[in-house]
Amino acid sequence: MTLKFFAIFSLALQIGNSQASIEEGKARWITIDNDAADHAKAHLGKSAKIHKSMNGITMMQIHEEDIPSLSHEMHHDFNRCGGFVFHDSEEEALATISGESKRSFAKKGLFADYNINQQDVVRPAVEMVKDSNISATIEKLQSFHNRYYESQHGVDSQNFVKSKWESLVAKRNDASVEFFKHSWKQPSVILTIKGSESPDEVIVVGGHADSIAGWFGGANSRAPGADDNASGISTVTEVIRVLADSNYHPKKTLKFMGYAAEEVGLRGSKEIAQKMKTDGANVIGVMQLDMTNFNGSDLDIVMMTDYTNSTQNAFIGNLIDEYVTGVSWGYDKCGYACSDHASWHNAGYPASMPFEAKKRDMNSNIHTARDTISVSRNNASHAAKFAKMALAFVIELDR
Ligand code: IPO
Ligand code: ZN
Repeated sequence: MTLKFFAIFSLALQIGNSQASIEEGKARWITIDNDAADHAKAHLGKSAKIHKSMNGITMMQIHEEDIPSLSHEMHHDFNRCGGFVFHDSEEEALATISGESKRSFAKKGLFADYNINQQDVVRPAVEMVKDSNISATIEKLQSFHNRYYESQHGVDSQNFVKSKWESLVAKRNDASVEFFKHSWKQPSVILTIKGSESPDEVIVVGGHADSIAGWFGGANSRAPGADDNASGISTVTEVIRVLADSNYHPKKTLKFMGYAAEEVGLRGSKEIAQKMKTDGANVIGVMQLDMTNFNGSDLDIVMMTDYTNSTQNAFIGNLIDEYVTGVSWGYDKCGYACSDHASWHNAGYPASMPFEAKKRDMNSNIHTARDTISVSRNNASHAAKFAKMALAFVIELDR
């Protein structure tokens, strides 16, 4: 936004100070989102010419004396500051719509545009998060005897996750839910909402859906796994619910994942991340939610620094500051490849792992029959902070 504002501002200076630019001809290039382009054309009439649209952006020529009026119109009707970008040349406008400038993020070593400017969309979405939805899903998931990767219980629980996610997006034709099958019993579950403008760019939010008792597990042991990791799956479920209920239609492709077999060596996520890498998928951001509902530290959300992307971690911290009021965050280390973010990181994708507490303050009941939501006083107020953060992550990366 700041950049766009300066584009307009410096243009105003140019108009004020330079006769030359006017003598060279009054037509000027701008780029503008497709949804606003028609509106701008209607507002300006014959003095605007739509040239070409690519990747959801339109390049058009307008008369420079119309710029203040267009600027006012965009602010008024689209709540955008500026809302369009002024270009010095046709070539520069073309580079913008063709994605050439997007590739400049890559040149800077970045996977995505980490500017924060979607307040109008993120704020109302964050308001919709209800912790009672999250706690209800945790209760359902902990009621399976276990969610072990090689037991029928672990298959039954994934059938539940798949049906639940299907019901949330039942009214949409841009969404589908599928099993990702593995060589063991339990499948992973993947919900895809296809992007309308840049479907090749993919944003992933996931967590592991399996549970285990002790470090050696067993298909018959009780493993409620409420915090580890019914909390993460239930947080993802609430993010999907809010996006669906707010009728959010992404420009990029969103994928929500419930991984199988994390507890036995990150096996489900490893197969998925490797397959996407082999397929050449352009995954621009991954968030892992593993243990979100035990409020054990002075910090609310702790970004793990190992096997993660530090720029994306800082971006998520900024999102918390901007959108998750009163929530504190900081950094710590797992010290090993502690969850599925490591599968994505190892495949070369930018991953983050915002965690429920500092490592030394984490829930000590995990991998036992005591890992139930009663440890968190039967509520999901801590996990709700993570749902808000994840919504901000999805929407800001998408736009
Ligand atoms: C885990 C362990 C330590 C930390 I710090 C963060 C995450 C992983 C735990 N959720 C798990 O899945 N153990 O198998
Ligand atoms: Zn876990």
